[in-house]
Amino acid sequence: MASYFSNLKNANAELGSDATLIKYFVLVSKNPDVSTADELRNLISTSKRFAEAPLPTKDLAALLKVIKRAKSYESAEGVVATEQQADMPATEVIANEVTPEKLPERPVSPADEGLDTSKYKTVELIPKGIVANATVSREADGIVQIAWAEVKGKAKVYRVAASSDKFPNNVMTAEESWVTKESKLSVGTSQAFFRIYVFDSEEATGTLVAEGRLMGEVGLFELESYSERVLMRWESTDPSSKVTIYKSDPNKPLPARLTDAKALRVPEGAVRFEDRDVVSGQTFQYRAQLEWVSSSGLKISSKGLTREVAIPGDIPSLEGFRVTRRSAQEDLVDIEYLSLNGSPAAVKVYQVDGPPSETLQSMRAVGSDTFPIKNLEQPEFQQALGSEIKVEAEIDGELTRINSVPMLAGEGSRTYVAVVFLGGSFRVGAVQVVQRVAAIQNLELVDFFDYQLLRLDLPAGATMLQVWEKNADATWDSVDKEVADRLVDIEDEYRRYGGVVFAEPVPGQLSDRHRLRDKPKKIFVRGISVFDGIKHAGEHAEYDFPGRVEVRYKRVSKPQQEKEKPTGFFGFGRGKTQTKPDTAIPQGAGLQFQISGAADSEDIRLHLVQAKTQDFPLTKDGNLSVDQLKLQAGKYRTFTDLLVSETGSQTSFASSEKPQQPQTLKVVSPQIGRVRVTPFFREVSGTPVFVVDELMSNVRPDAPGNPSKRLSIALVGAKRSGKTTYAQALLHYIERQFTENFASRVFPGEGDELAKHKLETVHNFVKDGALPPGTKSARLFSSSAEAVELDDPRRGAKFEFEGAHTPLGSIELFDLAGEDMDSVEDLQLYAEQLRAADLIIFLLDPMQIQTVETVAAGRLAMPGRSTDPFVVLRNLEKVLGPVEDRSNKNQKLAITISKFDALVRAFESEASPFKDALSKGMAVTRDPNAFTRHAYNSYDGREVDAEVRAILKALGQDAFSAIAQDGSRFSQENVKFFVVSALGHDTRNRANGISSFRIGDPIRWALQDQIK
Ligand SMILES: Nc1nc2c(ncn2[C@@H]2O[C@H](COP(=O)(O)OP(=O)(O)OP(=O)(O)O)[C@@H](O)[C@H]2O)c(=O)[nH]1
Ligand SMILES: [Mg+2]
Repeated sequence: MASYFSNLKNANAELGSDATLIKYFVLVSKNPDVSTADELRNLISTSKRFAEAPLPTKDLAALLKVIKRAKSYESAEGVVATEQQADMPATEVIANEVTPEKLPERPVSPADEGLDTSKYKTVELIPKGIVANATVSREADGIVQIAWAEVKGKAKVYRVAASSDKFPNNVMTAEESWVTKESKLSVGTSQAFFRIYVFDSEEATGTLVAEGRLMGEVGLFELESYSERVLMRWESTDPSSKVTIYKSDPNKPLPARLTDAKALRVPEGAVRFEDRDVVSGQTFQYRAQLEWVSSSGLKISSKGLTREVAIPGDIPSLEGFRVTRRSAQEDLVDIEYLSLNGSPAAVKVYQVDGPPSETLQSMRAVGSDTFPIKNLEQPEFQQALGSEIKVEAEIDGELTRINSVPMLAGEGSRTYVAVVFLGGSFRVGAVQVVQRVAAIQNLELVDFFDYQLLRLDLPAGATMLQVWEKNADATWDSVDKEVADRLVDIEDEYRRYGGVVFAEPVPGQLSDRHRLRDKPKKIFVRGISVFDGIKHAGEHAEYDFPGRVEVRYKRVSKPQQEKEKPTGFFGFGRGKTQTKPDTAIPQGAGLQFQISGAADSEDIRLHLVQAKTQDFPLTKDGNLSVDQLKLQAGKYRTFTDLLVSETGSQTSFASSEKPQQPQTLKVVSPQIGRVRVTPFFREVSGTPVFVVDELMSNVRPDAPGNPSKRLSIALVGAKRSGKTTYAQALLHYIERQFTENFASRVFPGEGDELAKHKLETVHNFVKDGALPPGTKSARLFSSSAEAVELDDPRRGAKFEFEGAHTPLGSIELFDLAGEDMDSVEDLQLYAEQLRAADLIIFLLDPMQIQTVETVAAGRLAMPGRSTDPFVVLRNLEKVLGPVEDRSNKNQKLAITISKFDALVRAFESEASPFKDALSKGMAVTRDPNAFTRHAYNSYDGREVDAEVRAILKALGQDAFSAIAQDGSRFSQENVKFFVVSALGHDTRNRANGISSFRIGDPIRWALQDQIK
């Protein structure tokens, strides 16, 4: 019959061998009536042995299960076995007092078959020989492994006696014991101290041969370091072992073999200690480990916990840290700082690429000023500091110098960081930045008359440009380098306009800028970068602005009678029926001229060209013969009439001031065609001559604010005509100029992912010239009824405007795929969008016109031919259907020459038959809308329209004009011609940003509806 004790053990083994329960089995086995949770809790809490360690709930539950199972064995046997008298008080049960008569029969692994445990009980009290060390360890599964040296001789039996808190003195007083023939044992037990006795035979007296124990560990070892002491505290899981604390030599790790000499004298049983044998700036390693000496004298130690501390001190501050670049040409710096004489602290200087990182900035910040040295191993710190400068420092009196330090290769700035180290800590002593700002190259001034744009290769490393505008004879030496006339923020201003802009500010805006006028100037520019108030400048560049001759003209009616009101500039009398062309010279009227310019003394010669028709007389072909008009510059400082007098069929102009040799211009009839005044020479003494129509600048503003206006815009045009580029440039312009002029803001429409994406990519487009890829064909998406995917070209991007003066509330932009323009079927995919559009911007790529291609060959990058633009326009017409059937009666068509910058360059080519066609001052060479609050300048619009039609005609593309005039295909008033340049220059130097030209004109025109 198995005892209750062994039943408990068997039940435990069956239920999964919970080693922590075993220690209760002796107690429980003596109290076989205990079967409920309360009884069990009561039993254990009243036992002396467990008085200090109440049974944890989970163990309680597990123990109850084991009891239940053990009892089930008993009931199966039909007998209740009790090892003890029922009257034995439970409280007296302590483990080493009473041992069950029978020993556990089923340990985990001993080969005990056939061994009667009761025959191996008696042992010698004093060991006979050397007691060896048994190795004891607890495996991950909780099983304890005990192994000892085999005792030689014939068949031996070992008895392993175990107790929880000290070595058992004999087998009988052990809390548990096992017999085995092997020299090892695996048991599930909670005991820690093991003694192994060997028996030569049954009933012999056993001899102690080995002992061993399970070691606990140091569970916690905390150190706090102060400038003169280190406080430490530890906890051990093993009260029977001694905690020993070792300390390394200063600034060294602990040796692999720890000797007593390295141990601190910590009083027995202490759990804290204060070590005062330390000095600021030193580092130490401490280790706390458990040690126990076996009866054989062998020392067993636990792994222990090792900690490192640095003894802090006040890290001195570093003064006078200066890093100076040898010269703008040399990539060497000289470093100096005030020596830290008498301080144990050390200084190291680091060099890192670029401006100070955010990490470095926060390392400098007050409040986080010292860091443990081991932080330097972290990549974040390493990146912030860069590499240590290895050039040797020289102490020179008060100063420490590190001379001729090579700068890290490459462009841009370098950050130098002086780090002060003391006592295992460091702090960032000082930071200096040496900005390597590149020299400015390739200056070019583009003069749009209404404003100028100074474009240059943005110097690497610069964040700002300093600009000085001085008299033509000024030299760099005479310039006050401290105070620039203008400071241009590259991100904010240069990128916004694509250059340093010389323009009058929009009314109401504070700005120190203005446009350049007739006087020659010398402009100095250099890139700078400022860090910590210190300015780093690159080499400057100079630009000679030659000034310009400005000839302004305006048409006036000849005052027939003294009293006649000087109303209505010709062609602008409101409410009058216009029988004569807008810009013809009226009978009995004249032109007024005003001249200002650097070349005062020279006569200015002008051409007067008159067209036979309403067309703008772009070239001489087909126009009336012209004469020259010689004007003495000095005489026309204010507007002066040149009267038209008619002699028969001839009209002559004469100055009312009667110049010595009045010039006569023969005009066949004043009634016909437009007049164009062009300079006879493009330049007078190297100064460009602008002949400008004064009216354009003085036109009344149209289109007041209208936040409810919604505009749906479709971009149409052959492949590679520039639609997507235009869309991007337009967004940039809207976001950073247009809205600014109207004190408003633009946002992507609510939940409009495409709009959001477009606004996000605009930045890169402007900065790096990153162009979106060719637009995908709608055919790829046509299976889905609705444009859901972001790159479906039928999907519109909606932008919303906010602001009291905004001339519109929202724009929806459709960027069509050029690929889909070739056939009506494909274009039909966009029928819905096209019919609903308020404005169709038809982009006509001049580079795709044969004539232009020929003259520009070799000079400009050609996009490669695609569909004839006229075919595209006809396809569009078919998709829109007959005019009378169109639902959107106000739909406008802006026929727009794209890439106008390229066209101008092509025209300027020596080989070009249109070399003189575009004279300075023509509407298409100006951009009066850029810096105004006028939504639209209708006079300018009309001029551009006429000039563009003349250009197209010259290029053999007269068919476009015909479409506009026909009326049956597009209603006449709703078609207008435009020019636009999205990039402002060819694509070679994109990194310098874009400078769009007349980019918003079609939209401004579409807004004009408001005032009707
Ligand atoms: N010089 C100059 N080139 C331009 C301008 N706008 C666009 N381009 C060039 O024209 C090419 C075509 O531009 P895209 O905007 O992709 O043309 P697209 O009409 O959208 O083409 P698809 O999407 O294929 O229909 C690009 O290589 C641009 O660099 C401009 O204002 N000036
Ligand atoms: Mg595209």
